[in-house]
Amino acid sequence: MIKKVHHIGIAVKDLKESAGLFERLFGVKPHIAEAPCQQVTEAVFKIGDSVEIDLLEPMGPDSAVAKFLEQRGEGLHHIAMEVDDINAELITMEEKGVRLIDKEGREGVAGQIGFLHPKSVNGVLIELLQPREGSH
Ligand code: CMX
Repeated sequence: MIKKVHHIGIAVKDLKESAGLFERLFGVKPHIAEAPCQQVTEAVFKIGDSVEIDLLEPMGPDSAVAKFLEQRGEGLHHIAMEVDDINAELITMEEKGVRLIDKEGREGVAGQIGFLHPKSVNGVLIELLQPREGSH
């Protein structure tokens, strides 16, 4: 079951500069985190009670976000949906005709993650996330 939108990922070139802008505009202090498994450094802004905005700066030139910035420039990178059972949800999505990037959940910073290909979802990369116990 899809429970909620968990976060929105935005690719940025300069995390410090963009985090400063978002803090100034929206009045929320970010939490900075490294996600080596995804090759990004993140500035996480908790907006309201539930949804986060994650600014993503690539750690190196070979990462998915670096390639995205090169091809498409800064902007919306992905939308993450929280699910209660990542592997069941990936199977359901495949049955609905979606092209999967991940056939099964893999370890991410906040829990098990799996991606749906943007070419199957109107040009938007979708992340499914089953948060780790104790995470939200
Ligand atoms: N949103 C929308 N479209 C995207 C995209 C994105 N984030 N990333 C790539 N694309 C588009 C490209 O522009 C390209 O489009 P055109 O063919 O029209 O030019 C097409 O997808 C390329 O697809 P591809 O050749 O199959 O794949 P790529 O090698 O470019 O890789 C993708 C794209 C989405 C499969 C890869 O980036 C991926 O596996 N992403 C999942 C993991 C990830 O993005 N991690 C980053 C951080 C996540 C986090 O912090 O949670």
